[in-house]
Amino acid sequence: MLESSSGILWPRLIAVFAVIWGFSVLRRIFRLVKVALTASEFPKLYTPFYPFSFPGALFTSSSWNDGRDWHWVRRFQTYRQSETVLVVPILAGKPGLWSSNIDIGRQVAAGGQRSDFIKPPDSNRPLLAWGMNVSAAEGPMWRKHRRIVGAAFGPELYKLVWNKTREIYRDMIEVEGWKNANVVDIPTIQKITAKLAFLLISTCGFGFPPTWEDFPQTADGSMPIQEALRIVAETEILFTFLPKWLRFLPISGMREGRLARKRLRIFMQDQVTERKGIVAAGDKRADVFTIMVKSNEDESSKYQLDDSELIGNVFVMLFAGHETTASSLAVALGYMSIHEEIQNEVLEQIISVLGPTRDPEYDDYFKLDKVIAIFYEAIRMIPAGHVLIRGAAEDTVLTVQNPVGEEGTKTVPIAKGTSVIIDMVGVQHNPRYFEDPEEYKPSRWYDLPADSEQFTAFGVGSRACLGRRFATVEATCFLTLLLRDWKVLPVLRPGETKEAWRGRVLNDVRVGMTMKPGDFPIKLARRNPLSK
Ligand code: HEM
Ligand SMILES: *[C@@H]1O[C@H](CO)[C@@H](O)[C@H](O)[C@H]1NC(C)=O
Ligand SMILES: CC(=O)N[C@H]1CO[C@H](CO)[C@@H](O)[C@@H]1O
Repeated sequence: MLESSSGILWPRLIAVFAVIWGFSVLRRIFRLVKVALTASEFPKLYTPFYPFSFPGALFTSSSWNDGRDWHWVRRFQTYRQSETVLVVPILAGKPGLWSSNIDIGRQVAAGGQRSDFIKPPDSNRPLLAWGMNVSAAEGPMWRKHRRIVGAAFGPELYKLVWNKTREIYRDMIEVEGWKNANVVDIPTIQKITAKLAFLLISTCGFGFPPTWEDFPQTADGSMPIQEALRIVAETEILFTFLPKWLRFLPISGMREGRLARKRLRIFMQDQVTERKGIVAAGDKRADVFTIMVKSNEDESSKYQLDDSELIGNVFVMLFAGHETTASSLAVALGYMSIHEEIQNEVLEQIISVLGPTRDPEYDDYFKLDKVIAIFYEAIRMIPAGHVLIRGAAEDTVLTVQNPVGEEGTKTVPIAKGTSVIIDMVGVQHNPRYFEDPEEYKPSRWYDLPADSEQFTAFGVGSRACLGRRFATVEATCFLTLLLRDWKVLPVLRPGETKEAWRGRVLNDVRVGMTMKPGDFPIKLARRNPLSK
């Protein structure tokens, strides 16, 4: 009995699955043929899996597939014929338009009341997991969030950022034991810059005291919050793009990721409660979180954010501002290490503004444009915010510039639901905007007015990076102090040239939520050696 029934069951089940699968394959082929036959205005690029969806995002690029780092790996090929291309996945994912043209960027990514393009909910999944927030919201919801969050980003905050950076730099020199050293070997510069960026957000964002000393193990043996944040940042892409049930597999990485998320969530909840108490007690603090809670309490209830939204916005700061700033600073130092001539040029400005010993003040920020420029140029080379992801909310059109050398534009219809991706690597390496785009040349940005729209790697229009000034002020103060005291040197392999070092280290990028180079060491040599 049993035998005969299972003998019938299995072939039937298999037949049913085969039919379902067959239909989905047919549907896919039908769609592909339809896309292939549309006389798209843009060249089509075929690839097995869409680079930014499951399972394509799991892979890096190889000869047979464009993975999640494809825009970096193929940065000199993709846009050779056209600044906008249609990426068509054959096996999995939906087609999407990718563009290296910032004019298209302004049409789709700048926000504004009349825009037909939105950030698609899918691209916001990692952020929404922590509560709705300024980065994920759209329309009136976005304006409400940006009001509350934006209220905190003003001159008082930037002065605080500047002062705290200075304080943290001194503390770092002390705690790391560099005070009496003439030469310092830093095995992983990212450890230093990540700690700096984290401390800045934890002190100017949350109002914590900044100390370079490692956080003590918590009394109950739970994970230190810094550790939780690091793990969440590192596993975010897995948790976002993998099917949910995989999180519960007994793999140590998954378990750690789950624990870190839980730890961070409880931490956030405590923070909201604590801030409300501080505001109610009339304590005036300049950190973003307190000001945000305060301006929220001052709003009429119609415009107020709830607790989960406040948490969402705090998380955005940690998330959008931590890894981006840390890796951009590391890249700047990496480029400094192989460009002694630029270091000297910048040092000259630092000395002419500050002299050899005076403490830098926030007012100096505006005179240190060459220091700002080395940071900007590092972000241009490896844009930490590597894509602006948008989708057409309506049937609409794009005005597309003709290729370089040809005047005029053409109007291209875009169907509702079309995904448009502004490829920041493409934009920042586009020869339309940059001479010798692959060359690190900070002089492109000398004399650039602060917050100029000409620098596009923080995004465009009203939806551009809220933390741009925060990051730039922090970087300028830190680099000014560091470059005045120390000469930055690369750690070369035997016989390796600086150009080869750049290829091996700085051109080897990792793509997750941010784009960044792999970890690397640098060396510092004191400019005025201590006699011993
Ligand atoms: C070098 C460092 C940074 C880079 C390269 C960077 C890059 C970007 C880019 C490209 C966007 C636009 C995203 C889009 O339009 O889809 C953005 C948005 C944003 N950034 Fe940054 N960012 C940096 C640092 C920071 C810091 C330090 C903070 C906070 C303290 C921050 C907070 C935000 C927020 C809240 C948004 C969303 C704004 C909105 O949608 O209204 N960023 N960032
Ligand atoms: C920053 O430090 C200066 C002294 O160097 C001080 O006068 C100023 O009040 C401080 N500002 C803030 C916002 O901490
Ligand atoms: C408009 C919107 O999506 N608001 C969301 C804010 O965040 C909370 C918590 O994640 C959601 O429940 C809301 O839907």
